[in-house]
Amino acid sequence: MNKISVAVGGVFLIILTFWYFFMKKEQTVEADESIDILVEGGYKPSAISIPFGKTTKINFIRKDPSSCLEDVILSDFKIKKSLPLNETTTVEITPDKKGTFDFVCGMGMFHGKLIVK
Ligand SMILES: [Cu+2]
Repeated sequence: MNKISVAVGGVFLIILTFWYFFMKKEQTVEADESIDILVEGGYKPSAISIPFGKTTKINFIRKDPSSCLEDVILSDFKIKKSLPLNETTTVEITPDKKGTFDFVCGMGMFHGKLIVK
């Protein structure tokens, strides 16, 4: 009985891992001048792509009361913003470099990706 539940649990974990990475890829959302990111237990979507050399408005909508998510940091662009609860905080960004950059919460626990094309 125990062996069966361990095996089932293992298979479930493998499926979950695959699903997680698959979903991560699927979640990349292309921004068109502006994009909304819901801040609730992480960033949704957690991966966005924005155009190189153009100004994109990233609207962080914080619904999560956890103090963990009160700051968002885009270190590659020297941006640090505090996100008041239940408000929309707009970060304007005009990327002068291409690539994949991370944005993180104040403690580095939640991550998002900014893909500049
Ligand atoms: Cu945090």
